[in-house]
Amino acid sequence: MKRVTRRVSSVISLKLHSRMDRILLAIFLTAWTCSASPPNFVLLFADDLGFGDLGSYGHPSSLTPNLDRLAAGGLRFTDFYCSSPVCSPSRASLLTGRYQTRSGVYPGVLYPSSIGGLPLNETTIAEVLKPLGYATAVVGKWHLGFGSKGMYLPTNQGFDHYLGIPYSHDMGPCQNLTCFPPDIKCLGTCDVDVVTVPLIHNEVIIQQPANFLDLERAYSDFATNFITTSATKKQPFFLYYPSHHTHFPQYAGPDAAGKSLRGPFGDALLELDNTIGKIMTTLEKTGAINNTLVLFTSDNGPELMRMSRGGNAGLLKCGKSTTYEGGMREPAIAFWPGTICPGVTHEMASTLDVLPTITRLAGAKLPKVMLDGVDMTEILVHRGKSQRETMMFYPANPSEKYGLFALRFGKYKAHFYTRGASHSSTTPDQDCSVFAGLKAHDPPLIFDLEADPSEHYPLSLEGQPELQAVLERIKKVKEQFEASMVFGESQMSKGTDRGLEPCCNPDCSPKPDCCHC
Ligand code: CSN
Ligand code: MG
Repeated sequence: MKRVTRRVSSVISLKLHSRMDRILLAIFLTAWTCSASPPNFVLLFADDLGFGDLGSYGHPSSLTPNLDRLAAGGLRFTDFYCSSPVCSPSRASLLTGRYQTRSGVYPGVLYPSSIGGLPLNETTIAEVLKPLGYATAVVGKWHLGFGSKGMYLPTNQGFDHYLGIPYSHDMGPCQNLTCFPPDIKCLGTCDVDVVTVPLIHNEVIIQQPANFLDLERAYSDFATNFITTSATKKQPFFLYYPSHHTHFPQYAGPDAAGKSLRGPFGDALLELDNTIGKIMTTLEKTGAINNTLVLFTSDNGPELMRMSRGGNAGLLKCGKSTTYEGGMREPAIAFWPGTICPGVTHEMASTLDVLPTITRLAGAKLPKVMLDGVDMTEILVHRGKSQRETMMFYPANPSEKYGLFALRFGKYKAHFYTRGASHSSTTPDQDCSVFAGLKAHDPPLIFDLEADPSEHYPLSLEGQPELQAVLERIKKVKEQFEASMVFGESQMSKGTDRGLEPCCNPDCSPKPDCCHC
């Protein structure tokens, strides 16, 4: 069907000269293909992977043959942002198209004993797609809450199936976590005096502690099964694969450990890449590949405090937990053979835009709430302009008192506040360090991100009336945006309850040690 479409399109395009004709044809083809069978979506989400960590983004020793293939055959973004420099808020925005401040998934991140989670009345991408008959699954790191009786698990947020660890894998004692071969220790410190990390299938703990060396095999089997089953039933599907890789402590099973040029970080990345390869092979084998949008990006910048065991922000400043570019600008690749042409785009886009884009492509209905994302179909399908003019930067712990730390408007970024972070310490740049305390800037520090993506050289406003005008505009945009921002009730402020930590043996004692199955 798609092949026919393409042949028709190439014949017709010979006679099409005006832009209008091409637009009309595009609309016609989109309507035709969509009405025949709505597209599938595969959303690949790395953890703490930096702007400079992929070979296709300049890293010299990362081995990622499958991501390289996606980059070569897809659209690679240079100006793609996640919405928060830490994990849970970033994931909340990805799945809802709304800043974390609206949904309440702030400050910081959720823990195994957290009482809160992504509020159930938020609409996730999975919930947008369910009414159209999509099959939905998530495999990997959820990190949007567990809560009382697992009330915040993905199966209560629009996902039919879940296999994974519901939070970061360092949120439990992982002293036994080893690489392959087993004599290589993979880690430094993890949280002690917490339950060991559970592997959850839907709402049931099927393994505790999770076996990390076999985890990726379990994940790829699950993903392969889900795609194959859905394709066989001719049911459109949405697969969300938030990987634990490349978050600290890095681990890798026998297929990847010791196989990269980059040590434990490179091995973890290679293991993620292997799974992506298996997913791509399954899409090809089932014939779903030409009707599937595959999107890859990461939740936040690299954890530079881990030094060579952390990720790399490339030429960007600082990393995780900061509102410099390294904390939130991410690699992003969109792949859809026959629909997305290979290339590079410098248009601004964000994880916030994923929900509106998927909604549009599926022909679904947008949630009736204030959204912060915009549809990026034009960028993907026609290499068009972004509808996004701005990107807002909230810190890891946003507050109404401070509001936005920074705002990007076109090529300019203004920092109203800056602060280093422990997650970004150990780099030679002192601005990233935990010792670089909160600093207010009035006038704000302004950078031209096109001329100076590394945020090295703040622009001088003196004798620069045009720049002064830009700053006035930025201040106005900030004011308007902040007037529209209603902070949702903070889920993290609901606190913790040790009794909520997932335990496969709920009535056992003494906890947490007895939670072993
Ligand atoms: S995160 O990493 O979950 O990927 O953001 O594992 O912000 O305090 C972040 N934090 C533990 C973590 C703690 C994490 C924090
Ligand atoms: Mg993260």
